[in-house]
Amino acid sequence: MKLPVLEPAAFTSDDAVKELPEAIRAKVANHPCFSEKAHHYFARMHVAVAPACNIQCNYCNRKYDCSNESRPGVVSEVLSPAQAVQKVKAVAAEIPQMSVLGIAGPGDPLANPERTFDTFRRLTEETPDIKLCVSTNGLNLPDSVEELCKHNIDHVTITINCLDPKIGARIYPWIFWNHQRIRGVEAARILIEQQQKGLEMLVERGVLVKVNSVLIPGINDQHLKEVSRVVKEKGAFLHNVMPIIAEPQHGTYFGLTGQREPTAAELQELQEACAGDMNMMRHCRQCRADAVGLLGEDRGQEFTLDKIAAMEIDYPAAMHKRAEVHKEILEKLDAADKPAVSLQVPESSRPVQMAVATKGQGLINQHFGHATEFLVYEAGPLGVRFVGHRQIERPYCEGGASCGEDAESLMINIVEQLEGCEVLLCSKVGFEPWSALEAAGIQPNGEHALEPIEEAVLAVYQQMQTKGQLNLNAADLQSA
Ligand code: CLF
Ligand code: SF4
Repeated sequence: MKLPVLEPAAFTSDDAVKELPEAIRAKVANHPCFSEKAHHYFARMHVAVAPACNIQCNYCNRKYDCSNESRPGVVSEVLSPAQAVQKVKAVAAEIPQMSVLGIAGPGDPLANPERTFDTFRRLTEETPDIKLCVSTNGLNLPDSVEELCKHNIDHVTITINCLDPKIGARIYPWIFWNHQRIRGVEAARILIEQQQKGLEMLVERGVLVKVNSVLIPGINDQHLKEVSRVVKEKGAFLHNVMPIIAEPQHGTYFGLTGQREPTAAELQELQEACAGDMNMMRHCRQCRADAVGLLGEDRGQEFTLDKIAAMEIDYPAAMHKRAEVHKEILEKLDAADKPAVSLQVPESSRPVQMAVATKGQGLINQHFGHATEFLVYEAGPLGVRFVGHRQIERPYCEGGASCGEDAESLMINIVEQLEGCEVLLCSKVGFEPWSALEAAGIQPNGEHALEPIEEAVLAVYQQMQTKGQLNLNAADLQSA
């Protein structure tokens, strides 16, 4: 049979970005959250300057950071705007690939307008090469749009969990509005109205809006498709569906009342269902309100206030270095847009999901035992695309854990997290985990160390075609 030659790049996660007008492409090209490709190279940082919040979400315990962008159970040290600027300068000098500064908590940035805008004002003056970004629950958004635009904030995230106040009343017990606490359906109605109005106002002014939605099984799972459709219609740029984290030890209402978390498969299924209507973000790591580094990595401990005080920072020199590093990365990203591998598989070939261990740079460059998470890619007859990431409990090799019972329980967790993946690509993997992965139906592969991820995934997919493995389903394969 003559096989069609397909261009793999025609099916990558950033397809929608490639179609954008040049001005918008330029806005997202170095934003690690707004572009999946950029997140392999560019870093972000958050400064925790906004402690107060004006609503209550049932998945949040206010002892901890805002769960609308962060993982619950995390406490960030609150900084003054002046301290925040010092920290931003230090990080910008030490991590030149840091391109974006976001304010995402630990409460709601727009419920702390003085602290938030004072920080933005100082940063606009002192670190003009850094993009500014903000994430909000949306209650105060319409009143803040003018001020956000004054600070040239091009990227705003609104957490929108529903459009129906009856669903909202199950997520938000109260809001604080016009100096009063309002409860129930009326509270949710006001919040939803403000979020939608804020979204429309931002889109009208050309600001790129990302909508975050927390997926809460049994409450808004079905409804989120409608949310996706409506926010897209109104001009949102990206939709990020995040799984609720409802562990009892975090003391949230949902955690204590036994609300179930979605499985990785449920999350992926909903993202697929929403993707027909809009561009989905699948690489969010639910960062801390003081996160520093590439998404998925946290270098915050390198930049505590005492460490920063001991640093000598020459910002103009740092800016020069940063400009060079950014230029280099953008050139690399541009080159990566061009397909490097031609795929020859029948159109009827089944898709295959592969897990990848990476430390960034878009390469397979991490040892299996050092990975704290795995990225998941899907190869199919149309090419390759990123479909998500899977967090694991602990790296397999951490602290000599890779022996005895501990290794066994870590491997059980890894295999559970990699459900649905048939191949694992990493730079190296030891003999024992190799056997355990193979026994679980996941083929480890260390042959593509230091190769670009998408090219390696396609090469393995092509090999599977050659071996006749793409005509079989996964269960047939295991018994073959
Ligand atoms: Fe921060 Fe959010 Fe800006 Fe990114 S995070 S304020 S848009 S710079 Fe990114 Fe982190 Fe997910 Fe947020 S991975 S939690 S989406
Ligand atoms: Fe918590 Fe954020 Fe909700 Fe406020 S908006 S209650 S900080 S999750």
